[in-house]
Amino acid sequence: MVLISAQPYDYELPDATKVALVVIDMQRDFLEPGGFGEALGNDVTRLQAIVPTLKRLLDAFRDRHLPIIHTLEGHKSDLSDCPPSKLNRGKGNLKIGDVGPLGRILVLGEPGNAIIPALAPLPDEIIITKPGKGAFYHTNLESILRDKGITHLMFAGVTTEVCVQTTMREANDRGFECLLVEDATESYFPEFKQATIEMIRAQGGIVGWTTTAENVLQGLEKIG
Ligand code: TIU
Repeated sequence: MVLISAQPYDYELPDATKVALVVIDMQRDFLEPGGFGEALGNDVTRLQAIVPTLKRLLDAFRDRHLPIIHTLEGHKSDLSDCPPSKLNRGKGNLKIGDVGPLGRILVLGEPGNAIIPALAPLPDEIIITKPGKGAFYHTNLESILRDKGITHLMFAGVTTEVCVQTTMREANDRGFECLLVEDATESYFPEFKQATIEMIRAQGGIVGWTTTAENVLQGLEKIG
């Protein structure tokens, strides 16, 4: 067993066979101009800051052959999996399914919907496509994790208060021990990122733990 220094208290990692890294939605649609994030009115450039840290985490998991799960938010080309409430929300010029500079906005298989090249999944890594904010909604993520005997999840990706937090809450309710890597997640709103970190670890870790990538890397070193 390894203890990873975290808040509100140390995170216990029983052994390396029980942990997976979940990288949420590091897609061009959220990180590059011309995608869904910008269509919603956001400055997408600030999300780029976490890419090198996230790459270090990926490398550490890859070096140890630990499971990595990438998620992708996107919809079928006929948008049959996109509820009207999501399709019609917002007042931007481009909506989900419209053609933008990176292809159709938030549609699976379009250039803009892909994971950014710097963090591209390797062939043996799992990719979960999801129509919602949470990665457990309308996906087989839970059965994949149960089949692998995974009990501990480390979370990174974007955006902290939307898809990352929603997925952590879904995972927490399903009994997974959830750790958010603070410097490997980002939001369009710094104050929302900070609030999310604090609300996750408040009340004795009501949703889970938070820590730094450095602490995770040190923990992985100890586990072998
Ligand atoms: N808009 C926003 O902050 N996020 C999303 O729409 N999806 C994810 O967080 N991936």
